Amino acid sequence: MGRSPASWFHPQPAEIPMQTNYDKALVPDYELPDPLIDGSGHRVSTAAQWRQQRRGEILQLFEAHVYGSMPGPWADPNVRLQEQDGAALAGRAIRRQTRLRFGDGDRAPTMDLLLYLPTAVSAGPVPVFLGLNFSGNHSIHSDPGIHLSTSWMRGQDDTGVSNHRATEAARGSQARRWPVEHILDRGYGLATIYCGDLDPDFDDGYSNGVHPLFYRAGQTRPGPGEWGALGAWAWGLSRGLDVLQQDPDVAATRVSVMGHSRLGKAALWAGARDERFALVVANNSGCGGAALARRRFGETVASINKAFPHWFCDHHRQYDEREHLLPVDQHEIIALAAPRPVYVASAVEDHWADPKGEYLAALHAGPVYELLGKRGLDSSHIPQIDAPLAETSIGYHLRSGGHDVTNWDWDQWLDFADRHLPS
Ligand code: GTR
Repeated sequence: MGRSPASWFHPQPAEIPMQTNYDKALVPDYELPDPLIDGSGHRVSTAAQWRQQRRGEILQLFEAHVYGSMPGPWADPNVRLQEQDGAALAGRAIRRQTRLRFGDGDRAPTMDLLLYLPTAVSAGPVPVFLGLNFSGNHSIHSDPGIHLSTSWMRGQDDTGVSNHRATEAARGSQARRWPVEHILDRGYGLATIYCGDLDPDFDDGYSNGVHPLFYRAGQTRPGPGEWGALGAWAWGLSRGLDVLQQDPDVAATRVSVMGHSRLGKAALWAGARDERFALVVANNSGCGGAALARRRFGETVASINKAFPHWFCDHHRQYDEREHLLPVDQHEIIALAAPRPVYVASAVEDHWADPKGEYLAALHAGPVYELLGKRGLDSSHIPQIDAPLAETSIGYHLRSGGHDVTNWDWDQWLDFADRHLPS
């Protein structure tokens, strides 16, 4: 096992001052931890060793040093189908809205799952993409049938949010990133959950969201090795999958998890932990997502922990400007998806997320895929702009443009799912 933080962490002067680096010549030399060398220094050479020992070991390192440990499912959530319409979106979709309530009483957190399925679902259960959204389920489409979220919202007035609450004007504010009809036309369902239902995205000491549900007597915030917001978001994705797996119109073994940016980090962590997800997509996920921490290019561990102290576990701060001491790096979170298909998507102008670091992490997850009989990225250099690598079980593209989700991105993920999802 890895060294415990208490025994090996000693404050030391940082080798590189904290400032944002966008110069590739200034990327430090680094050595990545080898996912196929175990904690006692032995080479992992069989699929059985990976499955029985090494996979769990890496997962624990990510829990202890990056995202924090997290609880299992809430034992008996109240799950209620609140609404359904068999002819939504001008007859193209079945819409279902399910509310999960964790615990009793008015203050019990609730999580709303919005699901669209193609009306042609009578042909049999369909594969579904599940992703968290930033601004409430009502933001992904102007469909007036979507319940307007009453949860705390981060947004400003120009996104239809007033005093941190959504107004009618917020409907469809993120629709550009969610081509619902197109996804349905391609034969897939789409499910989404507002991340703020699990944990509102601000640093409140974890008094809201799902964290307090699991506090032991006298506990008032997660311990230093316990989950932050990213953990809660990933946990919520698994709870969404619990519901989807009970839906006879959903192909339970063909649910993909996807996410953009901070929610791409959560999608990777959910996909790493929960092997029921059949495919994982991380879009522009950057630091704490698909980008290698050791490159210190764009956003760094120190800058992310400073700006978003509530995302990771507290132990993660020990690596501020000391990425080389992390016992894992982000190629290993991609490797935890193996042998399932995983797609890392970058955008060329998204320097903050370090596209090259995202590509390299995808590349260096390859040996684990190969051990498990799948092929990793088959290009040892970053591909041309808008030229996806999608033939093998690790997909990657470098899209033109900036930090965003586009229809073109969705088309690549749909093509990748067509090609690689189990039938
Ligand atoms: C940025 C953050 C990134 C990324 C992004 C987003 O401010 O530094 O790590 O998560 O937000 O989620 O849009």
